[in-house]
Amino acid sequence: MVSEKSTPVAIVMGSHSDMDVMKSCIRQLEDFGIEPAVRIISAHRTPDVAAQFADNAAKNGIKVIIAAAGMAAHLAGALAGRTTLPVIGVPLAAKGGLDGIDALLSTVQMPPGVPVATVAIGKAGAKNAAVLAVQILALGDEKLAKKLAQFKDAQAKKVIEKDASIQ
Ligand code: RP5
Repeated sequence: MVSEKSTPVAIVMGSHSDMDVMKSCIRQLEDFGIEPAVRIISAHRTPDVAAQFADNAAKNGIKVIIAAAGMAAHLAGALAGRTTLPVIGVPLAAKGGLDGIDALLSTVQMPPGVPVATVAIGKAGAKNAAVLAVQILALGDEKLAKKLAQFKDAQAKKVIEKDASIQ
């Protein structure tokens, strides 16, 4: 487990039940050579821990927070309200919820002045949260910017090859 003091990216999720989907986010960051700090913190069930995490994140050296939750997903917003770090919100389709639409609206509809960069629901969003975090970090990191360019080239190549294969 990587400490919050030794990585630029923290992934926070509302429940251990979110882990399955958020593994795609962890793996994508690892592919870029970033080992994220991973925490389970609930805006509703452990609000004090959420506040403490947000208050200390920048001091600990975190540069980007990825916050994932399902149902009435207030985690990303609650963290964003207590930090000036960029917060990326991943809405999840939790069991017993509304297929992620509940989480999407709860995450994306932030009041003016407190943005949460909200990505797609579920696995695609989890992966994109990692890529977006890398894009933010790459602004000040040439090595990472190179890896990002290679990643984009590789995914373009895949599409072009598929296109050629059906001609
Ligand atoms: C949210 O409620 C969590 O992020 C999770 O997606 C959902 C359900 O949590 P559990 O009841 O599975 O712990 O806060």
